[in-house]
Amino acid sequence: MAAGLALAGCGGSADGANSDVDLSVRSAYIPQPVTDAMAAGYLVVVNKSDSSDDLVSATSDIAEDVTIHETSGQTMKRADRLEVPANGQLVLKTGGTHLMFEKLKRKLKEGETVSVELRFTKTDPIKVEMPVKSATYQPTSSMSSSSSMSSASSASAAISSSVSHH
Ligand SMILES: [Cu+2]
Repeated sequence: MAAGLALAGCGGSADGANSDVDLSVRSAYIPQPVTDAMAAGYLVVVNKSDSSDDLVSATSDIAEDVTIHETSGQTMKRADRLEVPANGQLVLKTGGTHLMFEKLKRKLKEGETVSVELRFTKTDPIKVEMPVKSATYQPTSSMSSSSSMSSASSASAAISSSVSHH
């Protein structure tokens, strides 16, 4: 009895359907970019299933080109894929991995919303509406890990490294 309850509490539903990856996206946002050349986007992909998946690409109607970037030190490099671990989450955040929107078709302004489609190895594409926030916005949310380093300065550091990147 107790074991059954514990399982139900942790996994949610689904006996037997564990080949289905159950992904959802939250905390998505784009800090208002300082140029109309490029912008970075951040979000969290939550995986509530027992299989991992990989984020492999993204598209958006506001950018010619959307790539997945990893930050290492002061530089960014393109990532082919980012793992969304089983029963875990993939966190894209300032100073780390992010979506890079390049060749923007128009300048993004705080308050508008950008549609982005995320593509995965196994899961069907997920459409996300990403709000454009102020340039120094940081999610206050539930990310209880790593006590956030001084937020405004890390955001602007991320922006200036984006700009110098190209
Ligand atoms: Cu980048």
